[in-house]
Amino acid sequence: MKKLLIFIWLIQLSSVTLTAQQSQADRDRLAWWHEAKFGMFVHWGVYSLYGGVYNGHRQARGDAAWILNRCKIPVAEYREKGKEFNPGNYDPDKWVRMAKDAGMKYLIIGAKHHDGFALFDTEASDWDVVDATPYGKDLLKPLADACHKQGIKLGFYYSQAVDWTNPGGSAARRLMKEGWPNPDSTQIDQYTLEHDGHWDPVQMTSTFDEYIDRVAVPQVRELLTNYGKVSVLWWDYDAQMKSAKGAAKLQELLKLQPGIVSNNRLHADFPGDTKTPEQSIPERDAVKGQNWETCMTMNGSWGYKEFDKNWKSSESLIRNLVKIAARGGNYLLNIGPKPDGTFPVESIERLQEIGKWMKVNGEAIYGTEGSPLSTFPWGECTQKVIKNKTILYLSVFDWPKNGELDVPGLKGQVISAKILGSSSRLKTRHTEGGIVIGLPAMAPDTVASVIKLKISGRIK
Ligand code: JFZ
Repeated sequence: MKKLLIFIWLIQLSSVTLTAQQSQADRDRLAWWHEAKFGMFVHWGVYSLYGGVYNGHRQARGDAAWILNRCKIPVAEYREKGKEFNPGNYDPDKWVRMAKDAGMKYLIIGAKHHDGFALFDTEASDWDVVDATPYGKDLLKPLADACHKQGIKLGFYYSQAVDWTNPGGSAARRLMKEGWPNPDSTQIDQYTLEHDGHWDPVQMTSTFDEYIDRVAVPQVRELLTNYGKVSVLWWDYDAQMKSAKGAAKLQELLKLQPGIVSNNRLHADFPGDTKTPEQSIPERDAVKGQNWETCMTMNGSWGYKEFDKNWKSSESLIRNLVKIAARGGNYLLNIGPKPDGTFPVESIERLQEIGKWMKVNGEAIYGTEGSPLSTFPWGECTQKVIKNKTILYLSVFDWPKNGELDVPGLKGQVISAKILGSSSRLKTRHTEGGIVIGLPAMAPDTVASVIKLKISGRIK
């Protein structure tokens, strides 16, 4: 009996040790990702040619990358559209340069989105940029080279479950009214209801498992083999991943890139490393201690949508980045390039504005942890713990009119206080409930001025 108890104790000990080692290995593997905090997402492909317009009709709802599904375009017609895809102004070095100058540390491009079009040379399908377009060249190769050359981590988004052109892929049913006022809407909606969301018989000439084995698995193998170091695999639409076996085959392929970081959108059985809130910033307590990354559009669409002028201000994008860092997350900000390969001017302007702010205040973002203190009426806080000191970065959105910044709840001895981008030291004093920092009358940066506050010890 005693031997059995010792044996059980040893088993438990080894599993605890194993978990500790595993979690340390995971922490080491994600270290760069936590340091990086800020990345570029790119949604580009044949859908960009439509720009959200089909037969003169503006897509009634949603992301322009969904035009094939929402407008129920016959697959053969959409494939035909591929013959117009010829991005003569595609300049991957410039793309990566713009990401880098904006302060982004990684770039994740949609290698294959739901429309099934591969932006790379693939043996597994003839619906790719090499076989189906006049451009005829792999788009990801030069982009991978540019990322590696400029020290930007490369990632691939891959729609493993939803595929509207390679037979057998999932559809994700949407109603005709979300596309355009098609006179046959009723029949079409009835058809999609009876065919698991599909609207074209050619989509159902293979099973889902055949699609996984013939297209998804070989393509993910190509992406993780032919483009050098790949640092992120961004799966999508786990809700449509109908086969756990298929998911296991895809998960297995990640071993081709040992250090790779993957997200939580492969399949319920495979949680991956990172959570992926979309178009929203979660509350602090909802994501405490988790690896998470908010992905967000600059306007209302992932894919290029010519008439969507609902652009977020660079101020709100910068403040989003700060809010996300203050909650311990990453920010994946999207670009929907135009069909010729250039970025919309509104996106370029915002990248430049963010870059200006990051040049002065980047240390308040990179490698920081979420705030150890509660929220503040005037802005957000990030921290860096270095040996027995804590650096707090107080990002002030609303500059106090009385020239005094109140930091309730903060104890500990202040070592120094200054505004990033200026050398002058700030005066501080302790109060009953915390610390007050004396500030100049005018905010150096009305978007967010950052005070670097060095405190001895840890902030509980
Ligand atoms: C997906 C894509 O559909 C979209 O085009 C874009 O690529 C975005 C980043 O990700 O959006 C989703 C995916 C899944 C759900 C909702 C939106 N879902 O499961 O509800």
